[in-house]
Amino acid sequence: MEKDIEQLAVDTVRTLSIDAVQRANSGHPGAPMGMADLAVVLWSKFLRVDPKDPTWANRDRFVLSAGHASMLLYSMLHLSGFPITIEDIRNFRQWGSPTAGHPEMDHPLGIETTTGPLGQGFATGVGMAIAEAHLNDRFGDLIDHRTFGIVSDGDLMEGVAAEAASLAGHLSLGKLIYLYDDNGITLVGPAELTYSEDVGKRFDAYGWQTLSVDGHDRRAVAEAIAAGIDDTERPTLISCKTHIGYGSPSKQDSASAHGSPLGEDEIVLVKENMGWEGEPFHVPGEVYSFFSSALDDRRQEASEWKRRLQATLASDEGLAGAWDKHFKPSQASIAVPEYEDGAKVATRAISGTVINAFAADRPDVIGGSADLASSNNTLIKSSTDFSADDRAGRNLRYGVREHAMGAIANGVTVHGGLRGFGATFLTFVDYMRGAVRLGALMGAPSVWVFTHDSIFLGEDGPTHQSVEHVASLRAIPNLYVMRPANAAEVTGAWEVALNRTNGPTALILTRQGVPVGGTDPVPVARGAYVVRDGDDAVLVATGSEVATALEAADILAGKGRSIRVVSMPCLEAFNEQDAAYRADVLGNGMPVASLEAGVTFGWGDIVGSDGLAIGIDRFGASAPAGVLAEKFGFTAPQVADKLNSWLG
Ligand SMILES: Cc1ncc(C[n+]2csc(CCOP(=O)(O)OP(=O)(O)O)c2C)c(N)n1
Ligand SMILES: [Mg+2]
Repeated sequence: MEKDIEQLAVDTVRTLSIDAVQRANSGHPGAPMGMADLAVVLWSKFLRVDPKDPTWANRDRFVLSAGHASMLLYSMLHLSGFPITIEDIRNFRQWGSPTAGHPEMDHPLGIETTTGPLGQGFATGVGMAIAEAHLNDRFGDLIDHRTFGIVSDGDLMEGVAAEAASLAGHLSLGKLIYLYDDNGITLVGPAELTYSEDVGKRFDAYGWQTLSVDGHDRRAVAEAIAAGIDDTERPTLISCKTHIGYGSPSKQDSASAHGSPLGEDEIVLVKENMGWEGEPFHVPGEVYSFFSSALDDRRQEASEWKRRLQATLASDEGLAGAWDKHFKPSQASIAVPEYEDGAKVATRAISGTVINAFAADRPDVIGGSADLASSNNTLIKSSTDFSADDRAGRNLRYGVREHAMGAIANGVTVHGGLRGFGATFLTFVDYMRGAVRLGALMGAPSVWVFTHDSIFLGEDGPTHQSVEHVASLRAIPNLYVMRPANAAEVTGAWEVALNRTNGPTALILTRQGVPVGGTDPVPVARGAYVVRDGDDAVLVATGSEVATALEAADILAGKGRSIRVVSMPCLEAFNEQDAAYRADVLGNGMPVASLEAGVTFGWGDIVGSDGLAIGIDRFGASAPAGVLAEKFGFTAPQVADKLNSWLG
C-alpha cells in the first residue's frame, strides 16, 4: 500500500533527526522521534509562518522549549523551506553551522529564541504571548497571532516554568498553546523517579485549559490544537502521550534514546521498521511538496498581511507613526532631570524619573518589577497595569517570580516591536541569572533594573546586600553592566540601554541618596571618563562611590596630593574604546586605584599589579548604612588614608 504522505513526512523527520545525530556522533535522537507526529501536525496544519519571509511581524511564534530536541526544529525548518539546507543538517553541531547543538536565536532562519536550559523556553514563550496581546491591543489585526511551543518533562519540572505558567494563567493568555511531550522519560531514566504529580491538575489550577491525547494519533493532536485555538480565554497545555525513540526496537521508551546516537545497526532496524528506503539524509521529493502546499495558504496570508499593513499605514499617518515607534524606534535622547543644587537623590529614584521622561517617546518599552515596583521605581505613571482586562498597560507586574521575569522580558523583547524590562533588588539577580545569561547569549536588548546595589541598603543585612553581584554580572559576555553615579549618568545609562540592539544592559542603582550632580550630559557611552583631574594618581570609582572618591580627593588635595577621579559607569563599554582613550583616562601610567562597594575581583585588570583595589571581600552586615560605611572603610577620610599610605 502506498504510504500516506503525512506518515512519510513524519518518517522523514525521524530519519533526518537520527541520521544527523549519528553523523555528528552526538545529540538527542529520542525526542525528535517521539515528537515527529505532533510537530508535523502543528507545522502542516496550523503554524502561520512564511518560509520565504521568516521575519514577518505577524507570524505565529514557535518555541522549542526542549532545546535538546533541536534536530526536530531543524528538520521542520528545512522541510518547510526555511533557509536551513540539507548541508546544514548534515553539519549538525559543527563549527559555523546554523544547526547548533541547541537552537540559537536566528529569526531569518526561523529560530525564534535560544533554548536548551530547560524551562526557559516555556517562560520566554509567555513573554512572546504578552507582547502579542499588548501589540494586538495597539494595532488590532495587524498583530494577531498565536504562540506555540513544545515542552518536555524537564521543562515542566523546572521552577521557571511553574512561575511563568502561574502568571500566564492569571493573565488569561489565550493565544498561548503548548504541546507537552509527555513521554515519561528524562535523561537518567523514568520521569517517575522524581516526578509524580498530576501535571494536568496543576495546570488546571493555574487557570490553563488542559487536554490529553495520544501524541502519535495525529487526528487527535490536530483536534486538541484546534481546541486550544478555540479557547481564547485560557492558555492551553496539550499533554501528548508519546514514546521517546519511537520505532527503535531496542531504545524506544528508554532513557538510552535520550542523549546519544542510536548507532548504525539500530538505525538500520528503525528504517526497516518504517519501510524506509534511501541513503542517509534522503528526503523524498513529495515530502517537500507536501509542506510546500500545506504552507501555501499561510504564505498567502503573509502576503495579504503585508499588503494590508502597507495600505493601513499609508492611509493612517498616526498609526504609521506609532508602528515606527515600535518597529523602528529612533535613538533615545533624554534630558537629564533637574534637581535642586546640592540635592542627594537615590539613583533608583533618578531612574524612575528618567523612565517617566522617555516613556511617551518610547512606547515600545514595557516592563516592571518582581513585586518591588515601588522600591525599584519602575512604574510608568502615564500607563496602567497590563492585565487580563487591560492589554494596553505597559506596567508588567511579574509577581515574586524573578526567573520567569527574566525569561518573559526576553520573550517580550525577542518578539519584536517591544523592549522588555525587569527589575528586582540586585542581590536577587541570582534567581534570574539563567535568563540574564540567555538574553546576553541571544543578543536580546532587554533592560534590567537592579536596585539596592550594595551594603549601603543598610539594615536589611547581608542577605540583601550585594557584594559579589556586580562582579559576577561583569563576567557575563555581551551584558553591559552600568553603575551610574548621578543624574547625568543615570540618564546616559538609560540612553545606552535603549540604543543597544544586540545585547542587554543591567542598570545597577542605589537605594541611598547620592549627590545629583549637574544637568550636562556626560560620556557614559564611553564607559569611563575623568570627572576631576589630577596628576599624582588616578582613583577609579563607580556609582555611589564616585562622590566618596571626589571627597577623598578633596581631603588629599589638602595634603598636597593631586588625585584624578575617574567615573567608570560601564567597564564593558570602556574596554571597547580604543587603547589611546583608555590609556588617557587612566592617566598614561599614573598609579591607579579603584573604589567600589563590592568585591575587588576583576579590578586587577584596571589597577594593574602595583595598583590598589578598595572593596569589600566579605559579606556585609545588618546595621545602618552610615555605620557600615565606617566599619567597612568606605568613608571619604578612610579612603583618603588608604590612598595616602599606598602612595607612600
Ligand atoms: C536547566 C537544565 N538542566 C539540565 C539540563 C540537562 N538536560 C537536558 S535534557 C534533560 C532532561 C530530559 O528529560 P525531558 O525533558 O523529559 O526530555 P526527553 O528525555 O523526554 O527528551 C536534562 C536534565 C538542561 N538542558 N537544562
Ligand atoms: Mg521526557
